[in-house]
Amino acid sequence: MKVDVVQKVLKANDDIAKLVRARFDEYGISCINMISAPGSGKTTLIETALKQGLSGVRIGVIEGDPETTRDAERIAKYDVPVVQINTAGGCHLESQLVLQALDKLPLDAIDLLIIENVGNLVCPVGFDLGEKSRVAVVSVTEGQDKPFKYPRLFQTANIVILNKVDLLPYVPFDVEEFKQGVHGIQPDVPILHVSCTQGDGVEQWVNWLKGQADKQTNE
Ligand SMILES: Nc1nc2c(ncn2[C@@H]2O[C@H](COP(=O)(O)OP(=O)(O)OP(=O)(O)O)[C@@H](O)[C@H]2O)c(=O)[nH]1
Ligand SMILES: [Mg+2]
Repeated sequence: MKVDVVQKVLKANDDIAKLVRARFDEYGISCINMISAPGSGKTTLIETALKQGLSGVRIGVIEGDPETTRDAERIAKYDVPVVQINTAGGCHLESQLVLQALDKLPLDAIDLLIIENVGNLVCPVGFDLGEKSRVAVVSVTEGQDKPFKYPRLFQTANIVILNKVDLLPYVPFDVEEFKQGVHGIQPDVPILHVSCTQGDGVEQWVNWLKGQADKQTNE
């Protein structure tokens, strides 16, 4: 009975995600869904890309957090359209919330919509938000065991970012074991090593983002 209820929730989410995807198609928007544990650096990665500039790609952002508008305020400083969703304690975003947020965004002025999900490695994974691609972020302070313990995120990610590599000299993190864990689940998924503070991998991150927007244009 419990399983049945869960399946109904997911089915309802998937149905609304189809509507969200149709809106994206109508406006030529490419959407990415960023998923990580709290504090891995999702907002900082978005800020870093905005600082760098995406040469002509118009960005919009949806921030998901249980409480506060703190992340949206960080993004608003870059003068891009941003909407904060508060889940009032909920541990993930659902497509219904994204659908509502779309009404508050200038869709005809956005090429690439970045959704920052609520910090959580488990709950967001089962909920399609209408995105084209998923970004899984892990920072080196979290331990190399994450792909082994939370495999579903790594099964569905289009790119994996290993963030805060500037801290590798100070924390025990086995990069090889992490890579084996990720590629054991999805052999071809790219893993980018990034430091938002030192600049490592930032160019590749920005290029990947631009590529997502280009793909939409070419389709
Ligand atoms: N040393 C170092 N710190 C970083 C890096 N990226 C982010 N941080 C720091 O990590 C902390 C958390 O970063 P956020 O970007 O807020 O993380 P988040 O994933 O958005 O967090 P939630 O929205 O709460 O889930 C901040 O203090 C950042 O300055 C990095 O590459 N290196
Ligand atoms: Mg954040």
